[in-house]
Amino acid sequence: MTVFENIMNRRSRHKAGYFILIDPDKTSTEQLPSLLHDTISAGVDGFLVGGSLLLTPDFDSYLKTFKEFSRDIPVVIFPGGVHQLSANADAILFLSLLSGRNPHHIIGTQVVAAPIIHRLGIEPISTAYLLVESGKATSAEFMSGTIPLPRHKPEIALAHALAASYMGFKTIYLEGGSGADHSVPAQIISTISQTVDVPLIVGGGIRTPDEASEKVNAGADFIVTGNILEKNNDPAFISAFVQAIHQD
Ligand code: 1GP
Repeated sequence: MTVFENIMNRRSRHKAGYFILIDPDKTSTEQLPSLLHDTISAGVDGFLVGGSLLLTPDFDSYLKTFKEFSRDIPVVIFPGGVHQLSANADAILFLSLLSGRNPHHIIGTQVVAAPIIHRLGIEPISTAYLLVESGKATSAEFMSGTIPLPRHKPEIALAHALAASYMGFKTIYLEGGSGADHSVPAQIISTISQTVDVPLIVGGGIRTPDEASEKVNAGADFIVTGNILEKNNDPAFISAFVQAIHQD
């Protein structure tokens, strides 16, 4: 079974799946054992590892430690750039920034990364990455130099999602941006999920289990949270997120 099949299989057991994003610059290797223990016990479905910048010097050894504590839960690189590649992960979100009009982030970095990914033998999961306007400028917007999709124009978001589906992407990631003031509107999620049959990952600025549950009810297949667990990693809080997303 591929990692993608494994992830979809885990998702099929619940109303939606839950990914936790861990940024190596914000969570040290010393913090990993207890954080991974608590999140796995709560029932998380996968880990995304990466960030817009990477100041932590050794991504490879970070992931090696990560894999020692992640048990059978998939560990997927969520790359901020080609400097975030490692054979120690199970897979990588092979992102193309389709919401932008900067060819460097649609196909340029992908061409640089592809032979390295091939050599390392990491499974690529092709992902249409769509930034959605979310208040003040996010790191993803600034670093990519692109304009996000307008949050009150679901038809524009839908056109991008349809294009992603016709182009054969395996997933679509609707991204408000890490620490976004406003998460991706339910209206955008429901408009896309009613028409496009590609698994929808939704993240950025989701701070409460209720907010996560609203996105799931709108049609999200996977919810991602990052920042919030860096601020509050109480096991009861993590469990509340899992329940709000799984809705078993
Ligand atoms: C960012 O979607 C992720 O790429 C998660 O965002 O850190 O705001 O949860 P948060």
